[in-house]
This record gives sequence, structure tokens and C-alpha cells, in this order.
Amino acid sequence: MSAESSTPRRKGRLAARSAFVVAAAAGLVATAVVLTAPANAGTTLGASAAEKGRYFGAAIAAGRLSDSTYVSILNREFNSVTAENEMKWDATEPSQGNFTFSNGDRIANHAISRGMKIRGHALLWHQQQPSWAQNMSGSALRNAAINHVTRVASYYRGKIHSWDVVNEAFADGTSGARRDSNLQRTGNDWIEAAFRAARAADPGAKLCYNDYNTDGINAKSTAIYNMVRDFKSRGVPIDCVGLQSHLTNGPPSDYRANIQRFADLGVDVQITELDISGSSQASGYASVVNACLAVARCTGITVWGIRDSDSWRTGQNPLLFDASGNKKAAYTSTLNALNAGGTQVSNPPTTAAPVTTRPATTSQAPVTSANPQGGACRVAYGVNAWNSGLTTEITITNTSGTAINGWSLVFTLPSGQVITSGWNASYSPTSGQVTARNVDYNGALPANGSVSIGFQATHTGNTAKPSSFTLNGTACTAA
Ligand code: 9MR
Repeated sequence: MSAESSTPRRKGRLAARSAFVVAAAAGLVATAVVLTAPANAGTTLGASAAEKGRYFGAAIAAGRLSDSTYVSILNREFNSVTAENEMKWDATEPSQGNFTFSNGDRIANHAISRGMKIRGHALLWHQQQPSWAQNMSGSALRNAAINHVTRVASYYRGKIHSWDVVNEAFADGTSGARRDSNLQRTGNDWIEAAFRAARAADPGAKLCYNDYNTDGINAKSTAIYNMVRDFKSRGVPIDCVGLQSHLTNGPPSDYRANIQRFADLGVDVQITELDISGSSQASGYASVVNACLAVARCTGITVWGIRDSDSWRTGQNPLLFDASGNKKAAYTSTLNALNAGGTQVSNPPTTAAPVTTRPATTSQAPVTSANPQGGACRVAYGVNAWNSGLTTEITITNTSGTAINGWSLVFTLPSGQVITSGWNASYSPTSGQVTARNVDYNGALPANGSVSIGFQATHTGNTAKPSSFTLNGTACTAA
């Protein structure tokens, strides 16, 4: 696959790091922790990380969920998962506008049934685009990309702890420039447009920028640092930075300092794709854990696979379990470092919003508004606009005091806006005064219940929000 072709970019850069001595500290600190921890704390990666207010996850493949050795390690050791490939663009939208979530759902359902967090990976990336998107450019591609972000994040709304909204958008080397790609050629603002669309679609998910060769302080990580600082200063929603950490022997000596400088910008840091080849692998894993535990905002670590035989780095044996599922020395050093090091996170990572079978339709937090008593419904809406298009997310709350079965929301679309696609409702007509009707799975709206719907539209310069909402004929208040 294409990513493997770039493997050498990650190799040979990192010299062997000095060995770590963790055993003595492990003995001292673990004793104190056991006093307040659950009975099995410290005996698995997930339980030990949880003692420190963090998660310990693995990238998993839906196709391996029928492998009993694999699943037993997964269920025993990890409290977070990332879909290694199943939530990527090519997997979830194989033809334009047709979304397939079956393999992503296999992973999500497994995680949910076991109480594991889910890292969503990845909404936009120059690789693993479906062929139809590879062949697009300009505003058509921008519209398709934002629609993709909106639809996938909306589908998984409430289930995802953190999304990699944009993956690997910066160039290697010393330029500090954006990577050239079809997405980048749609305009430099494509990353912030993606983050805004993701926030509108799933306000409860942490939104991450994720990249490799950014583990130390270098031109590439500094370019990302500058982007995050700019986003924070302009209110572009970003919550976390993912350091992939595909390493040889161990992390760079300024790994912790790099994590800390991102944390100091007010974002979480997550180690998102950890694997380590080389003869210092075991101490390298301990170094990564120690660095993460030393920074309160480093909220979790994900290894990129379970057994060496599951790794994309074929033949390098970079993971914590051997091909038979046995714990390696790297496993032991990782667990010891988790048990020994670091401090409890004072601001524990946000847990995902409550899970629902159709997350966009039920169990939404009530929407606040200036006048919540003022009508039979209230609506909250957000518009994310770019040069020629926009997405609107509308949350409708039934404030009538009684349950509604079957609803129609009528609103006025600003002139020039034309709806091109929508979700969680049917829209007719596509301009002017529009009626959005419930679809088969979300017609029941209990008293104080909420439903979120949305649409994508083209515009000719007027990006105002829709107005004059009525629900089943009664005016709504708008927040
Ligand atoms: O591990 C993934 C492998 O199975 C896929 O073939 C490959 C496709 O490009 O992507 C691998 O995962 C990559 C991740 O999505 C992003 N960072 C680099 C990872 C390794 O290439």
C-alpha cells in the first residue's frame, strides 16, 4: 500500500537512546497507587494507564476480530481502539455520497460493548482517498471533502472520543510547508474548514491533527505548532495533536519537551500510532510512556497493532506481543513504566458522550437558548461556510411538553443557497422555504428530546443562517 512506500522516511533518523532504569521507581510508586486502585490495576496496560487518568489503546482491524488470540489480548489489555483502516475515506465512502460503515461499526460495536474508547481515524488524508476523490479538484473536491467530514462525524456522533480530523498534511524536511496534495490545492484553509465541519457534526469529540516525524522539535513539528497556535488564536476548533511515534529504538531526546510545548498551547497530546523497531525497543517504549506521563495533557497512548504479525512494519517486530500473542520484554517495560511513572492527570480526558444506537437522533444534551420557554421547539444551528459551499447543523429540541411522533421543520433558506445533500431528514424544496421531514428512524421526539439534522448547500456569497423555524406549524425559538 501507499503508506508502506513511505516507510523509509521514518527510519534511520533516530539514534539508539540510553537505557532506562525504571524498576526501582516502579516498586516505590506502585505500592502507593494500589491503595486506591481497582483490584486488577497495574496488571494490564489499560488498567495501569487508567490509574493515571489515561487510556492505553491499540489500532485494530475488523478482519481480525474473529481471531480468538487477538481478541483475548485486545479485551484484556486495552481500553481504547483505533480502526487501522476501516474509518478512512476509501472505506467509508467508496463511491461519492454512498457511505458504508459496516467494518467501522464492527470495530465501534466491539469497543462499545467492552467499554473501550474509540479514536476515529482519519477523516481527511491525502492517502487512502477513494478513486473518485483522487480524480477531483477545486471546489468540487472541497465540497466533497467537507461533506465527507460532516457525514462520517455525524454518523459516529457520540461514539468517538477523539477524531483525527486531518492526517499528515505537512511536508517532511525542513521547509515547514504544507504537503502538496489535491486537498491542499483546494486552498490553505482546507484544514480549518475540516475542523469546523467536524465540530459542527460531533461537538463531543476531541478534534486532533495527527502526523508523523513530529515527535521531536523539528521544522515539521514546529510548523504544526504554529498552525495550532494560529487556530487557537482565531477560534478554529482544535483539541489535540497526535504524535504518531513510528520510532526506531526510542523517541528523540526532546520528545517530552515537544509534548509539553503543544500542551502549553492548550491542546491535549495523544501518542497515536506507537511502534518501535530496533534493539532498544523495550527501553524505547518505557521512554515514550515516561514522557507522556510527565505531561498532564498527554492523555493517552495507542500502539499501532497488537502482535508483531499484525504490524504494517512487516519484519520489524515493533509491537508489544509476539506473533503467538506472548508478552515481549517491551510489554513488561511498558507496563512497569505505566505503573511507576508520572502523575495523575488533574484534568482527566473527556469521556465520549453517551452512546446511542443512532447517535444523531437521541440523547443529545439539551440545547440552551436565550428563551427556552418561548415555543414548541427551539433550534440551535451552526453554519460552516467556505468559498462556494456550506454545511449547516441544526439541533431541534421539542419544548412542547408532549411527545411528538412525526415532525416537519419549516425554515427559510437565505437567497442564493441551494441544498445539495442532507442527513437525518428529507429536504424539499432545496431553496427558499424548505420543509425538513423526519426520516424513518427519528420521527419520535419525546418531550425535551432533541434531534440533529443537517445539510450541505451551495451559495453565491450569502452565507447567513436559515431563519423563521416552525416545528409542526408552531414557531420555534432560535439560539
Ligand atoms: O497500518 C495501515 C496499513 O494497514 C494501511 O495499508 C496503510 C495505508 O496507507 O495505512 C496504515 O496506517 C497508517 C495510518 O493510517 C496513518 N499513519 C501511518 C500509518 C502507517 O502507514
